[in-house]
Amino acid sequence: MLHIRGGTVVTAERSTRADILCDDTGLIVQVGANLETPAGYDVVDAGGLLVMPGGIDPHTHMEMPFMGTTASDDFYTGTAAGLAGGTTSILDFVIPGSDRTLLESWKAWREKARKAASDYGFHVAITHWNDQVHADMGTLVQDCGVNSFKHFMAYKNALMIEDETFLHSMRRAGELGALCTVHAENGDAVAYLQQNLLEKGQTGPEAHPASRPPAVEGEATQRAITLAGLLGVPLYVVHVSTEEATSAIAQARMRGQEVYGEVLPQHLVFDDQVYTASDWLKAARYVMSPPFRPAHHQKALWGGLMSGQLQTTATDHCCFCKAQKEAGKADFTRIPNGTPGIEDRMSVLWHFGVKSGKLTPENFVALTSTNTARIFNMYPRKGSITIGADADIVLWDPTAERTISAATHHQNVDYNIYEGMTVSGLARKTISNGKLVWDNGDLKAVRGAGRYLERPAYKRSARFPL
Ligand code: DUC
Ligand code: ZN
Ligand code: ZN
Ligand code: ZN
Repeated sequence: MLHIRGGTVVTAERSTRADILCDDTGLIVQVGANLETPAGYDVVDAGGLLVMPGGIDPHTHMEMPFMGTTASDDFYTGTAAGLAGGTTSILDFVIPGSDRTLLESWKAWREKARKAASDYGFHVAITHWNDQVHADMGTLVQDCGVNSFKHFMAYKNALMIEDETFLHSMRRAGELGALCTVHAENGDAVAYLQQNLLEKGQTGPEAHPASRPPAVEGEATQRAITLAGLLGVPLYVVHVSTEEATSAIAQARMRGQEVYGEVLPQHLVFDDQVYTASDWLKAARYVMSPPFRPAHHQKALWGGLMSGQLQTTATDHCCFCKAQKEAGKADFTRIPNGTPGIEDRMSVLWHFGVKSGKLTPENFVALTSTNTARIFNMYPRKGSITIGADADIVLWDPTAERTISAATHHQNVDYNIYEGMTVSGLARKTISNGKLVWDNGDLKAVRGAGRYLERPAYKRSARFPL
């Protein structure tokens, strides 16, 4: 039982001096000024610190089987790294195999995730359509606590769906009160351009961004919005990385269409120059999709976050070690796509967003936690500091500096894309379900302590909540 004393509580709405009491069931039981320490409570000194809802990363891929290999952070190492960076919940993706039903796949992911150190929930990917999928979507929403589904418009001959499948799934999700999420890149165009580049002898990482130019994302984002609009269902676009996609989302919202957009901090700080590194491996580390863009796209993403037209930040945390990246040495299309980053999301957004004056601390809380909790129907249990909420709390030092390095990170991967970058703003202490699990550099993550987040279907109002 903890008494968090003397800090400034920051929520998405306001900042106030207040203490917090967390009981032994892992809930917040009191919030108020100058509280007495009840018997049996340990005092956590929050003097000089900001006390914020723990981060929620709505987009991770722990131990994901992908492109012939498996992501190296598992549900334990990945969530533990998250706790060290102030993130106390993740939403990961169930990727159904061709040999298993959706429901069987969800069960397999539940098993894998039992070792998680923080709370976790699942989006379930829809990769084809038939009566079984229709039925399983119902079971997942009604009995399994899944309220969101994922659709890949890219990765042809693997995860990619046709528009017709997307429509079937969106209609079904709509009748169930679930939210459709989408990876929006035109997969046919990508496959065509990849082939073209390979035929011209362009086999290195620098061909990766050329095979997925901004227009490929812009077109797919617009198409997804159009399809969702035909059916009148809400849509959440993951990893928005371009001006074109930002603008399509903003325009849809201005027409009154319920569309949300997510941004990855790495797209805010890296541009396509990362692919020109003379060291093959150095460039290959940045091979993820969508790729890093010409720098001017960053302005659009910041504008979206600052204006509220883009609502969340995530990492798409998907670790492949150097040896795994080597699989694409002769052919860039075989480099496993993915970048690590769950441990650094909050610091990088604080440094480049709040410290630079683009975002307020309240915006930061909204973008790292509260908006995600609202959109995926976990609020106010998650994403808030209020009586009855889960005691998932980060004690944030707004000015302390940290130099990011693989030598000190907790992610199970042998490099860090932010290597050598000095950022200000860091998690001093992280509390997960009422337990102090990160204490000034000391990681006390407990294997299996994370709980599965059951997220009920949303009864959405005519006017969307964010
Ligand atoms: N993009 C990646 O870079 N990795 C995992 C899946 C994805 O869409
Ligand atoms: Zn139906
Ligand atoms: Zn994706
Ligand atoms: Zn992803």
